[in-house]
Formats: sequence, structure tokens, C-alpha cells
Amino acid sequence: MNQRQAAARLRVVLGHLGQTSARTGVAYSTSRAVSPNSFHPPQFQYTQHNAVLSLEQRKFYEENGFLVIKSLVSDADIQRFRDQFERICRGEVKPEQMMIMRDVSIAKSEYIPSERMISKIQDFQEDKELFRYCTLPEILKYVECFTGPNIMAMHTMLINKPPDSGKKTSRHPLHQDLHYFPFRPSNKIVCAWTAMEHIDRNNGCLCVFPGTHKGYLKPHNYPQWEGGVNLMFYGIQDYDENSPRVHLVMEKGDTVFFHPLLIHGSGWNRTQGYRKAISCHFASADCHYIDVKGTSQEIVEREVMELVHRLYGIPKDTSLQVRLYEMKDL
Ligand SMILES: O=C(O)CCC(=O)C(=O)O
Repeated sequence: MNQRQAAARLRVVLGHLGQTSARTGVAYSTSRAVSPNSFHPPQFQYTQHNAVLSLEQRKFYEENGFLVIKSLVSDADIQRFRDQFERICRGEVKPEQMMIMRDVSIAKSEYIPSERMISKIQDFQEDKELFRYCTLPEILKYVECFTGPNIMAMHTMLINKPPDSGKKTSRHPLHQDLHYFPFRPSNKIVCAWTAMEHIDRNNGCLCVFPGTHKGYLKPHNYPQWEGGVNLMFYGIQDYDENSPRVHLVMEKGDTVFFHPLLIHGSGWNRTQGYRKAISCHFASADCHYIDVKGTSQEIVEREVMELVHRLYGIPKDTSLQVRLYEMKDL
């Protein structure tokens, strides 16, 4: 992206501050009438009143901070996302503003266009085919249960966890996604993460700490791993080793919705396959931006500012720092 395109991107980003954008901000207001029978007392703080979630599902999310919906995304849609990812890997399509990441174990090796080179793409909002994921009615119907109506798609990823090199760098350290997001309130943010194939502990499933969404945002740092650590893979050290953890074994199309304070990570990939998942963080358009200066999130701001300076030549010291974060997070 050149500086002109970066400026255009910034305008889009700034647009989000005031209103929902046509593309990245998914306009979605299908709130349905609430029948008297579905009224629930106000002790619920993480879910919204509507007719989608059963009382049992609401209670589960409230208590645990995540909810798995089986077979939510069709095989046909998953195949389309997979095909498009392969086209991107082969260099046949290059959506603007998308960030392509390589695993730390191969970051310096020669680039051969194939899925073996790319561990993650993010910010694919300009790619119509991949961004369809964020507009699927079956996804949005559940998202609305957490964010309420007027939903924005804030951050997109397709994760292609590579076979581990033996140094366990394919792990994703335990973290809270809110660390990356300079907007609030956290209860109006939710991640949808869909398995694109069978995922279990062998190929590095998600591991979640139920109930941790009720806590606070903890300080994050890069873990000191022998084989190095991937860019932006911050982790927390301060968590209770003994607190129960759940490994989410999922089938193709299964989707987990989770709260941005939920402590989670994923294990290393012991197989020879490339484990794929597609995800989007959604937020209510009512969310507001915060200034992260003086908070534990400042570390991300500094790194993102370095990155956009290096990649796009945008000055580091600018009053637009908070907005520039969104160049990554959209
Ligand atoms: O898909 C994974 O391996 C983990 C993704 C994740 O936790 C994240 O990107 O925040």
C-alpha cells in the first residue's frame, strides 16, 4: 500500500468513528420482537434479549464466556473460503490492505507461492469472497445475541496453522483478544471463529479458560520461547495454572462465539496438515474508542505505529494514533 492508499484507508477508518461503513461495518438491524415468554431477568450482562439463544445457551455464555454452535457454516461456504485462500497463496489475487503473515520458523526462507508460506491473513475486508464470511446470516444471527443490532466487523483473519517445526512456534500463547482492541465496552464485542476442518488437540485446537471473561484485561508480553514467537502473538503470564481449561474439539463448520476477555490460545500442530479456521471480531456500532496511553495496551500501539511507519511511511508521532490502530484491527 502506498501513502495515498494508506490515507484512503485511514479515511475509511475514521468513517467508522462516526457511522457504519457499507463494507466493513456490516449494517445489520434485524432485531426481532421479544415475546413475553422470552423475557429474562436483568442478571444477564453478556447476552442480549432476543429469540435466538435458548435460556440454556444464554446461561452457558454468561457463565463461561463462549458458546459453540455445531454445523453453523455450510461445507459449500467453507470450500469457497478455502479456494479463495489458495488463490491468494498462489498470488492470483491480492486484496488491498490485507496483511499476510508467515510463521516465525520460515519467515526468512525463500518465498514459494503456496499455502506452506502463509500462516495467517488478516484484514481481508476488501476481499469480497472471504468477507462473505462476515455477512453470513447464520453468523450474524448469533453475533447479534452478544453485540445487539448495528454490528460492525472489526477484525478478520484466516488462520492456516502450519505443521510445527519441532520448536512449538505454531502455538498461540494464552491471551485475551481485548488487548488488541482500543474500543469498549468489551461486552459488546464478540469473536466468531469457524473450524474449516476437523480440529482437535493433534492439529492445535483452541483452548479456553471458562469464566475468565468475568475478569479484567491482564498485562500481555511476548513469551520467551526458544524457537522465537510470531509477530503480535502476545501472551499472559499471570493466570491460574490450576484453573480448568477446555480444549474445543470442533468439526468443519462448527463455530465458537467468545468474549474478548476470555483467556484462550491454541496448541501446536503435530500433524503434517495446515489447520485452517476463519474468524471475525464483531462489535456494536455503539462502541467508542479509547486512548490506550498509559494502559497495558500501549505496547500494541507502539508496535503497530512502528509497523505502519515501516510499511507505509506514516509518521509515528501523530494525534491519529488511536485511529491508526484500526488500520490493523479493521
Ligand atoms: O486459531 C488459532 O490458532 C488461535 C487464534 C486466536 O486465538 C487469535 O488469533 O486470537
